[in-house]
Amino acid sequence: MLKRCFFILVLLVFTIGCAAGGFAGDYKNEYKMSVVVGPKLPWGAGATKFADLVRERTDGRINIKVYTSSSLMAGKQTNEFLIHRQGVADFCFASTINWSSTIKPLNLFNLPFFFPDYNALDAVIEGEVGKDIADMLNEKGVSLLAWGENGYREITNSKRPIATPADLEGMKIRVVGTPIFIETMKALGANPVNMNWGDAQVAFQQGVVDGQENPVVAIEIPVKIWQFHQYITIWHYVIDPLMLTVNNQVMASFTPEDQAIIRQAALEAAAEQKAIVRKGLIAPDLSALDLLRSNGMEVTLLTDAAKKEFYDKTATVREKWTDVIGAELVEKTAKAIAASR
Ligand code: X2X
Repeated sequence: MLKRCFFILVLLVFTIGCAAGGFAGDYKNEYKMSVVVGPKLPWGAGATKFADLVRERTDGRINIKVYTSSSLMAGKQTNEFLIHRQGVADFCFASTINWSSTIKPLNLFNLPFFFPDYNALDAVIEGEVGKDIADMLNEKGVSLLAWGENGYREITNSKRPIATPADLEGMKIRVVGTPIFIETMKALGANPVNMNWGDAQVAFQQGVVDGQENPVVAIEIPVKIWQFHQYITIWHYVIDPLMLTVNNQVMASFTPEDQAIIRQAALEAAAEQKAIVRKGLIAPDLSALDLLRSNGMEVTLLTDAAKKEFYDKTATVREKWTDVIGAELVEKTAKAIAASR
């Protein structure tokens, strides 16, 4: 009798479990999400927002913990895709830069002076190229849920205003440890030093490097870059989109209802994050640049002649990396950019 009651009870629990859309027991207690920067930056905060939305809307079934400051890969930011594919990180909110040494076509976004404005970027990621990239990631075991943004990377330094490539000559500039950045800086006459983001912040403090390049609202303002560097040049040399992703096996372990919740939460969190980091950077609202000035920075904007000089000096880098990325993808992107103008 007791045995029978137990059997019925087990059956009941199983039926309720299925009706509720799967066994909660199939789910892990914690899902790990990787982010390269700290929790206070809009990038890190975007990941937290996503995790919060998912937790709320799944009534706690899916509990995502955000591991900031590259902690899941011991500081080595260019290893992020590898640990994602292996399932160490179930989710990521990742810069294309940090994955581009592993997934070569992502260097598309690192091509110097290639994306002229935000419209161009939006046209590309929302169009066919965005789909191609999603397909490519999917083949590698990862689903792209939404695009967020780090932003245009603008150069700061402690030495002098950079108005032409000649001003950059010999300057020691910290870049991410991925080849195209080293080559671009060398083509411009600078002396690039690759460093993980965690070490870079110490290097700025100690004056080990003269300069660095990062987005204004997403990074330079939150880290108060004016403490170390007095000069900034708005040169829009590289755009840095962020990808909110999930490991395919992890995604497949969720019920269709929960998958839909995850997709929707990703779109909302990424759209919000993207709006935050663009604020104050698009005319007529250039308040982010005013904030830099009010903190003592000299903001240099490039003349058309200087823009051409920077563009011409990096032609060889664009040429070489077009082959590495894939000429077809670069051409498709160039067409989408032209159509967006
Ligand atoms: O390391 C950087 O410069 C950062 C934080 O912007 C990236 O992760 C690409």
